[in-house]
Amino acid sequence: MTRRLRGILALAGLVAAACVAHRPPAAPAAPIDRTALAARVRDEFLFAWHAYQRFASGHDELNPVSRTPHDWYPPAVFEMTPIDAVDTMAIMGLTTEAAEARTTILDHLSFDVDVSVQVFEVNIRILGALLTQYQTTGDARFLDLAQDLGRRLLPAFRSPTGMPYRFVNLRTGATGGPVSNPAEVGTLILEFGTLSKITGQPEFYDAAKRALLELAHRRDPATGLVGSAIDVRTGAWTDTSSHIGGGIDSYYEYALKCQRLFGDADCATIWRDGIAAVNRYLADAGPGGLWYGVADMRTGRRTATIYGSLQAFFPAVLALGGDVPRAERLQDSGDRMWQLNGVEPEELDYRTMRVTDARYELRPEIIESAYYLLHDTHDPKYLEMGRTFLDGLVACCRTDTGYTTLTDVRTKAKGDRQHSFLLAETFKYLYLIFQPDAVDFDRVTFNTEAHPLTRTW
Ligand code: DMJ
Repeated sequence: MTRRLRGILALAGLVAAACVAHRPPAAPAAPIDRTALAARVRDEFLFAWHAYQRFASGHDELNPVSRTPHDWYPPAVFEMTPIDAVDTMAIMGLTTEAAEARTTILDHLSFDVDVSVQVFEVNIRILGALLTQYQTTGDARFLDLAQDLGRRLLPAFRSPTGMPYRFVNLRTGATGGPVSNPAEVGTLILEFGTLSKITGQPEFYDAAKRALLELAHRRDPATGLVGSAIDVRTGAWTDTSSHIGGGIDSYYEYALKCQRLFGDADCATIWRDGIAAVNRYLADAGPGGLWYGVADMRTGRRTATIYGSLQAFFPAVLALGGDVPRAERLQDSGDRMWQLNGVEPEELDYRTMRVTDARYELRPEIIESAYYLLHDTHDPKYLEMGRTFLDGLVACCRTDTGYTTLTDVRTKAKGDRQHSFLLAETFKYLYLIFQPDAVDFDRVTFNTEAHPLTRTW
């Protein structure tokens, strides 16, 4: 292709971005056409959905490269992908697909199965989605399912501290996984709380709230930080490393959103004290920008300078908490992390900008943060970011049969999983960047899997 032709096509927005690290554009970028970009996101979402239907229908997720299904808890199947995708379909105006997905859920979903499930994952994906379906359709069958699931998860909280075990058997109530972490202990209150508010049965709210309080009471009295592993039988920390990444991340998100959704004063305190400690000990500002690293919860001393795709949710939380300037600086750093290889890595050392975990898991967090910041600032740079993230995703992760993870963002070597959160979160937040009116931002609170919950009580 000649340079001139490329320039013309680029202006028309027709050149697919190459799956490479960022280079200065040869031609000025095409102006942002929000409607066209939203339509493109919807097409890509449908492409991923149809690939799932073709090769993994009746299962939890698709392995797009081997064209095989993946189930989380065989022999049980929960059809995680339609569950996670259905409210994105509704938001995108895909009414036929949404109706089909609802029928699949109502016809097939049963929790009377002898399998041990991870409480955190089942809560954010399945319970969250069922509550959204009930709130948006009014169909009581979704609430029945949500209540049944909530009841089957409750035995997890029967530990000496009230903090939940990581796993519970849905039929027998047997528990396992005594060593948990703040994210798995603290990321239940939005869903369990909503279930209580809707049904008038307080035990769900009470169990999740007690767990959150028990965890928060164990933060270090001097630094206010939490660690990354805690034994729910004894309440003792087994790993004192503190950060905002996987295993801790949504503990902070849920403290803030619990305040927003329920007006809960204890959650407000946990958030206020938590964010003060995080900003004091984990924030790391220097010539290379603002980042959030790792410190020991006991001393507050920095132990590592690692940031990554999971940490990239934090600008959204900072913005929702009212600290837009800090959120903007952190999102700029995340954007640099993305541009390094054209897709972000799971982790890098922000001091050296060396990739330390090269995977890309189709994660949504950096896109979610761009959505929140666009909402707050109306700065078109977040639209540009949205387009960059979409281009990278399409160029690097699209296969002939769905979207895949990457095992190495430097070589673009492909993995083999289309996570259900691609349809719940990644495409939803991309769509909302270009079509923000599809959701009333001020009315909804997204759970950590991007299922919108509404204060209907
Ligand atoms: C999702 O399941 C949720 O967003 C969770 O809080 C963190 N990880 C994934 C997406 O990256």
